[in-house]
Amino acid sequence: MTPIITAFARSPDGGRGLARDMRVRWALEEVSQPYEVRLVSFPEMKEPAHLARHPFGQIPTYEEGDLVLFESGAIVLHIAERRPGLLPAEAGARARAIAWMFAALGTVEPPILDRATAVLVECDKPWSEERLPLVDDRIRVRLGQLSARLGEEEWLDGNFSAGDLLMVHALLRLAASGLIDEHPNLAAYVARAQARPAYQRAFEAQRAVFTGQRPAAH
Ligand code: GTB
Repeated sequence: MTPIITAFARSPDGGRGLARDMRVRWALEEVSQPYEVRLVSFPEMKEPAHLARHPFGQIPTYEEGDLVLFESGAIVLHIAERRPGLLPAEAGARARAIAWMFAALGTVEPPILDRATAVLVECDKPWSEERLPLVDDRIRVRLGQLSARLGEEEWLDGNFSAGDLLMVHALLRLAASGLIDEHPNLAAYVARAQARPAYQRAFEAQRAVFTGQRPAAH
């Protein structure tokens, strides 16, 4: 059964792959699972048909027969559990990869999202100029710790996993900030992940929504 995911009909990032459908597309590409996409507008996301799929009226969602999922992390975990390629078979390594998924979403991403709010939503507030450096410093703490753990390894724990996928996608939100470049090993880690054929295919597919061009056949 071909799963159906939802994505922005018009992503505010103009096809730069920052919206969270990119995580789901990337995971599906990593495990070679074909998928279909239902594009939704902002008003459509708040209508009953979509709210039935997603209680908070957001993207992405994932439908596979009777199963309907929301939350990009839960969707990526479901995909990773169903097909080989994103989680190790050995129980301990698998548990550690899942721990990295939680670390990406629960520990590293929150201050990054706080920065996006500070830059996009709060920039006209009188206290914004004072607050941003504080937010950046909180991100720096996490990036320093992540960089120390990664060291010279290619991936966070052995082979590339769903943990790396979610971590890299969270870090990509910092691309314009210059914060990643303070740690050459993290910059190389992100670039290595972006060079993966599955990432490239997912990126092209989400970008095609914006450009109106069909992604190249692979
Ligand atoms: N925790 C949920 C998950 O991981 O799935 C969060 C889902 C979420 O935030 N969805 C966003 C959404 O639907 C799109 S991804 N927003 C519409 C709404 O809430 O009404 C977040 C996002 C949006 C835009 C950019 N961008 O333009 O750069 C990047 C990320």
